[in-house]
Amino acid sequence: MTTTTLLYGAEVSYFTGKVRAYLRWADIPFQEIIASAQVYKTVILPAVGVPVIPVLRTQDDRILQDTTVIIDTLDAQRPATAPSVYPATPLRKLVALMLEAYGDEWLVIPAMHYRWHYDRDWAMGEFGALNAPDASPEEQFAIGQKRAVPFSRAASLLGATPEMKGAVESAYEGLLAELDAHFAEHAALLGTQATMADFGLIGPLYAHLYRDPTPGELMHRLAPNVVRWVEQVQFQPEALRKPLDDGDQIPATLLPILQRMAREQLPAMADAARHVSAWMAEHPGETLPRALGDHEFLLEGQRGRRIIRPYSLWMIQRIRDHLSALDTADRDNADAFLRSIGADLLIDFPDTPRLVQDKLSVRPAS
Ligand SMILES: N[C@@H](CCC(=O)N[C@@H](CS)C(=O)NCC(=O)O)C(=O)O
Repeated sequence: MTTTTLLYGAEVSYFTGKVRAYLRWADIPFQEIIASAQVYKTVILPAVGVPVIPVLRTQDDRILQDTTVIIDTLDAQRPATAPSVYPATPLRKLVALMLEAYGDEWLVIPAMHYRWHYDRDWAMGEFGALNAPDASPEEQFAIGQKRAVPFSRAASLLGATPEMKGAVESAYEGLLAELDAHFAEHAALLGTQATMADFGLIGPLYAHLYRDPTPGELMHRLAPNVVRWVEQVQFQPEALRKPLDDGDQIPATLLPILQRMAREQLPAMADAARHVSAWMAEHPGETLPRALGDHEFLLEGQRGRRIIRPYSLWMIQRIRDHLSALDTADRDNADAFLRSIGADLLIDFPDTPRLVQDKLSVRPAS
């Protein structure tokens, strides 16, 4: 029986940063354990079955994997007086879910682009240091070169091919400018308090886009308010615990960011849903592969290709579940809001059959 919550992860990892920030914000004592080769072998693989981080061992000795599951589980166990990561009001909760899906499933594109097209050698060294913490820098670089191969391939697979450089950088710099304007006025995405929106965006914006040398320099140069937010979400969460007001207002400065999510991510998600539904009809009851071929997507008017990830649709299903649970008046209001930001696709999304999260992919609900 352990007495402390253990987080197996790494500074260099996108999704570890999301859970670490949540644990600190929620003031849950924990110990972080570096996911070295030894830890993968003796803890992660036996407990989870796939090599993935982060993994959380709860105080009562349960193993949780998947950042959304980890945060939802811990959030549900907090005292009723403690704030939840999900705002109590319908539009704000909708926005929190949308921005979580945007951070987790779409901003992988700039995150992977900058890491693997600009800071490749640096990242290899980081992977080596993680894998073999006691080796020399030369040995770590050699180990990192081997270990990082699947991760470095992810850039192109997810759509950050060298041909998409201009589009990826222009979209990301646009997002940085929008976020900077927002954080000039607000401490957190929905106002005074961190929510799932902040934990979703901190994944890419901390481990990759703040910490990696090239995008880190870019963020410091172009977006000092984003730097402040990253540092508060990751290191000074007490600044982000002031309860939201009772209303359901969405800050005006957040609208361009939501419009960007609607414009960039939703068409690709709807197209992915059609592919996934067709596959599920042909393979009844089967767990879906992590990737289901590839498809075209559009970024800043430029056409690229990326893999179809069924898992992303589980994140969209969460948004759709929230919408379905609203009463008529709230739903009408939510639909009007979605139309106003160009997110009509979320109103009439081509839902797949119901999905259940299963490690890094999904399977049909039985
Ligand atoms: N959706 C998962 C994603 C976890 C994930 O992709 N973790 C990365 C490190 S940041 C990893 O270990 N990937 C291994 C792989 O994709 O095979 C979550 O929220 O936990």
